[in-house]
Amino acid sequence: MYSPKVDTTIDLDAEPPPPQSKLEQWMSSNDNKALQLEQFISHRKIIRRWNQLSRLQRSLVYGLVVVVATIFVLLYTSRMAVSADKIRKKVEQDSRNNSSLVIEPAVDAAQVKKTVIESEIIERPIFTGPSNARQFAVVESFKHAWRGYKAHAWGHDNLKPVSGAPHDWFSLGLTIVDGLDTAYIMGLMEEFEEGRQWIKTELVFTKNKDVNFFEVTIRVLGALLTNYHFTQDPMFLEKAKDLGERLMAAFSSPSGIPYSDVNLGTRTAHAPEWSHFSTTAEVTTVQLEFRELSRATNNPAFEDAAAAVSEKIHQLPKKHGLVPIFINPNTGHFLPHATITLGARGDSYYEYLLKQWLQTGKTINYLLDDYMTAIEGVREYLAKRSSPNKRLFIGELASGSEAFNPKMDHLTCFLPGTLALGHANGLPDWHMTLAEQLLYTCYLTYAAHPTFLAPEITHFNMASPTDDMYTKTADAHSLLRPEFVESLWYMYQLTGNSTYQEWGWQIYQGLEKYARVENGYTSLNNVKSEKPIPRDMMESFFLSETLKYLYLLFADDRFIIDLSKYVINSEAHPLPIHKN
Ligand code: DMJ
Repeated sequence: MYSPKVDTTIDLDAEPPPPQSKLEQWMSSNDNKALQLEQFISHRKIIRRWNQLSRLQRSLVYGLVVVVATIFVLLYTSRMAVSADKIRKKVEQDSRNNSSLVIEPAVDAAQVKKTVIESEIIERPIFTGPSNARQFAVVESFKHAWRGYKAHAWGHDNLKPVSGAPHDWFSLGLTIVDGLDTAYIMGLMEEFEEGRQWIKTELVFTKNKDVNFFEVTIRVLGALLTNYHFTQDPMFLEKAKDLGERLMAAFSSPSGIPYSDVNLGTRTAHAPEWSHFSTTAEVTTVQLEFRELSRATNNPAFEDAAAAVSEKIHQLPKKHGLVPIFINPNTGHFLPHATITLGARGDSYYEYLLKQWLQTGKTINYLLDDYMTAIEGVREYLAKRSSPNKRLFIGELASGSEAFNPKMDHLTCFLPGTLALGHANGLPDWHMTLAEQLLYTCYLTYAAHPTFLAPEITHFNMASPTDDMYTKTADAHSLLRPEFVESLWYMYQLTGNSTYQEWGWQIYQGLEKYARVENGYTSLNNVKSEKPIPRDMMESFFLSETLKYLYLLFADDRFIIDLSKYVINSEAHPLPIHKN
C-alpha cells in the first residue's frame, strides 16, 4: 500500500518562530560566531567607504573594471579559436594518415556528404542511429551477437554460440567483415571501430588456402567496398583492391566463366573437387562488386572480367530466360537438363540481372531484356498455386526430366523484393502482383509454425483438400536466413505499407524466443517444434543481412538507404548507383 513519507518530528500546527534581523541570524548560528561577526563588520566598512567616494572617483573605478573585463574576454576568445583550429588540423591530419576514424556527427538524416569519385558526384549517407523501440531492440540483438562473437570467436569466421567456440571456413574473420557495415548503419561506433582496427591490422589474403570465389566476393569484397564508400577510409579500398586482384585468378578458365575455388595466397583457381562445374548463381553474382571495385580504383580490369561473364551467359540458349544451375568453366556451356530453380544455385542470377541494370544507370539493355524474359519464364513455368487455398509459390524444374517439382527453398523469398524493385523502376504491374502474392506465401511459411520461423524448404500440395504446404523433417531446419525480411524491407520502402513492419516484428520475436542463446543466436534443427534443438552455428549473414534488414524495416524513415541511390548486393552490402 502507498504511504506518503512524512517527517513526524515536525509539528505542522506549531507557531512559526519570530523573524530575526540579519545580524541576529549570523550571531545565532553556533559555529565561528566571532569570525562571522568580524566578516559582517568588514563588509559593512567596505560599503560605508564606497558611499564616502565622490561621483568622479566612483566613475573611475567603474571604468577600470570595464577595461580589465574587456581585456580578459579578448584574451580568452583568441585562445579558444587557436585550440579549435588545432583540433581541426589534427582531425584532418588523422584522416590523411588514416590513423583514426573521423566519425560523422549525428545530424539530420536528409543531409548528405558529397564525394567526388571518377568525376561523378556520389552521395554518402549519414546514419543517425535507432529512432524507435523496435529499432533499439534490434540494435541490442546485434550487440548481443557481436559481444558473444567477440568473447569466443574473435578473428574467426563464425561463432558456435552454444558451445562458445570458434568455427572457420575461409579464415577471413567473416563475421567481423560481413557485420561491420550493419554496425555502422546502426550507429554502433565502438563496435565499428574495433572491427575496423581488426581489418586494418589482422585481415590478410596471403594464406595458402582455397576459398569459395562467390562467397568471398559477396561477403568480404562487397563489405570492404561498402565500408569504403560509407567512411572514405582508404584502408578499406586498399584491402578490397588486394583481395580483388587475388580473386581475379578465378577468371583464368578457358571460357572466362570463373572457377568456383580460388587460392588467395597462390593466386590460382580450379573447379571444386567433386565436379567440373561452377554454379550458375555463383558466377553471375560477383558483377556488382567487381564493377564497384573498378569504379573506386579507376581500373577497368575487374569490371571487364566480370561483365564478360554476364555477356557470355546472355548468349547461351535458355528456357524462356531460365537457366540450369550448373555451368562448365572449360566449355562455357550449361550442364544440360540441370535443375532450374529460383532457390539454391539459381537465385541471384536473376537478382543481379536487374541490379546490374540499375547499378549502371539503366544503360545496359540486354540485362533488362534477360531479366524481363526470365520473369516471364517464371510466370510460365515455375509460378503455381497450391490447393486448397490457391497460395502462389515458385516451384522448380527437376534435373533430367524437367518435371515440375512443387518445392520452394526459403532462398526464393528474395524474389518479391527484387520484383518490387523492378516495378518501382518502371517494370509491369503484374511483377508487383506476383511480388505481393509470393510475399504472403513466404509469410505463411513462418506463420505456419509454433516458432514463427520458416524452414529451409517448403513443399506444396497441388491437389490436397486440406493442407496447402508441409515441411519434411529433413528440411525443417532454419539458418536464420534473411531473404524474407529482405523482401519485407523492399516492399516497405517502396510502398510504405506498415503491414510489412508488423510481419517483420512477429519474426523478430520468434528469433528472440527460440534462437537467442547466452552467447548469440543459433541456427535451429526444427522450426516445427516448440523446443527446437540448436544447431550451434551463428552464420555471418545473420549479422550482415537478417539484423540489418530488420533494423531498416523498423525505421520511421523508410529511406535510410534510398533504393534510388543504392543497389544492395546479395549479402546486403549497399553499393552506389552510377550513371552508366
Ligand atoms: C547469403 O550468403 C546471400 O544472401 C546469398 O546470396 C544467399 N544465401 C545467403 C543467405 O541466405
